[in-house]
Amino acid sequence: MKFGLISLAVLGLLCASAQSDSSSSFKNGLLPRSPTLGGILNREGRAASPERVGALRQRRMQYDFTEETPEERHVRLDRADAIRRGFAHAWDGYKQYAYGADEIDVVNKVPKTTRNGWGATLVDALDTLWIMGMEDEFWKARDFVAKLDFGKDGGQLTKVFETNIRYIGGLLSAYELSNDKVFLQKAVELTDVIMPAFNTPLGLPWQMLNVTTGVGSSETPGKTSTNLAEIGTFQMEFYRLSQHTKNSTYHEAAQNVITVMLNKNKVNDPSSNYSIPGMYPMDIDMVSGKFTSRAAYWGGGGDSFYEYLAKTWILSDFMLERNIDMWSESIQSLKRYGVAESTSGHLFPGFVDGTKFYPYADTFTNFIPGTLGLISKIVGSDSYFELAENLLEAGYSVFDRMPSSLGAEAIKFVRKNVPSDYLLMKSSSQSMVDQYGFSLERPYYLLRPELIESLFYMYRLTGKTIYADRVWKIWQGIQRNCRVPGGYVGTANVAVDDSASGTMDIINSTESFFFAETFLYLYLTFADQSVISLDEWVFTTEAHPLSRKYVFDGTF
Ligand code: DMJ
Repeated sequence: MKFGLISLAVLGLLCASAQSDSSSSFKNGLLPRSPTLGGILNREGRAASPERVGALRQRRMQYDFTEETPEERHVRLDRADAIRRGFAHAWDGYKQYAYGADEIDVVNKVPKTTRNGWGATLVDALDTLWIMGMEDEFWKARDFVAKLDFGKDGGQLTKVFETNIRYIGGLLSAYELSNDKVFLQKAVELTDVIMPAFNTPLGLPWQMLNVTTGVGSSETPGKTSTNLAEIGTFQMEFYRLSQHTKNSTYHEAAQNVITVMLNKNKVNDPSSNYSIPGMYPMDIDMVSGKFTSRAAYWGGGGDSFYEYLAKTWILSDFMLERNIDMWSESIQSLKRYGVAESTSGHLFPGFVDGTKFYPYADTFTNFIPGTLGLISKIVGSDSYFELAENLLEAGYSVFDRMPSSLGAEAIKFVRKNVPSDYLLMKSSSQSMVDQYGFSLERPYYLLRPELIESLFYMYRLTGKTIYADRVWKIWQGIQRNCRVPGGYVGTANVAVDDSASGTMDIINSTESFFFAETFLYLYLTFADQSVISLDEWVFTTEAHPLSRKYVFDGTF
């Protein structure tokens, strides 16, 4: 597939030429109001060139689906309908046994408080209800949201990252879809409740917060540790909050995190754990701002940090140039150091610890092909698009080779020409490598969305129905292995198909992301392609669509 002339390297050159522009060339009121809005600038502190921004705005990301045949359309819409019925089954269980609770305990048919009791599933699912056309349920949920009291914390510390992606993202998206101001008010109210988490020496947020006292803490008591994803996944929601409220505080707090991280860790400093440009170690101390280990990883703990570099750039109408500079550097290093070919011929991501590579991939890494495909299409890079396709093939093989059609939480693989990867494995893992081409290190599936998300992107970006067919196969696996009376649950071993074995070997977990993210990407793969078009919306890490119609006007 060819996308035109602009490769990532060329994009770098474009960035460089923007840097040589005078910032006074930023016309039409687009100049940031305050120099503290560093993130609206590139790494050298200059604004994006209007010409470049203008050219990028013209780019169409979605494939032109006008040539779809009537039969293809018929199959697609039937599938959308089946998924909508599946969602209705899950929602009915939640409504009957746990309405307004954070989660439903499907097995015991009782509510569960896991996220401060503010109705995580209900808030996370608002946009799914809207997009699937379940309007009565949406407006009923709206009345519930209007009465939420974020002063009561359900007796739990707040996990700041999760509060942002599930609640604040969910509320913002519900506001942009429905235009009902209650959602924005509630998003602002809750953000103001968690802002004390940023009251730290450098402004890096605590992982946990007592919302009644405003006292922060690390997840490991007594420590000041955190990780990349938990400091870097505020950018999209906070940028949008600043736009809607005209209050720059939120955006500045989110961008300050990135500034501090860059300032405190230099790749050429021998005392630093940061050794490969753009491959940021995962563990960070929020008081010193320094990386505390060398392990860099794009899976759990790192994933959405990288995702937000890319997507906040799109959301900002391509003006947050620092983000795309950083993303370009990171993705080049990922390609060079962070992926390896397995003996089964697949290109998998892994852990990079200084000069060492560990062939281990959790299912969170499956977000990479979608985001990478999206950015590669915008900037016109065939080679990075191909990388996205190859990573997707690898991720899909983990699902496809299982009798359940579902993928494990984490796998290990053996690199081509690195026999020690195999020799150092437990014999049970070796047998799995012989059988499947990888070993199931965590053999369960917890209804996670990441692979479905990337297949959805690739379908919308290329129009290739093979990606949609794969989503359908996974959905059928979910139906066979995860559907029970009252809803859906995890499955304990993806190597066994429960409907074939006749025993449901389940894990009693239905996290809110199943309603927000997994169901949304499943449905959108088969809904009309104009519904939440990639040319009009950007998804947060929790699949909350934010509209691209709110152009930055330089006034927050
Ligand atoms: C979601 O809550 C988000 O996608 C997050 O970034 C990490 N993954 C979970 C679902 O697996």
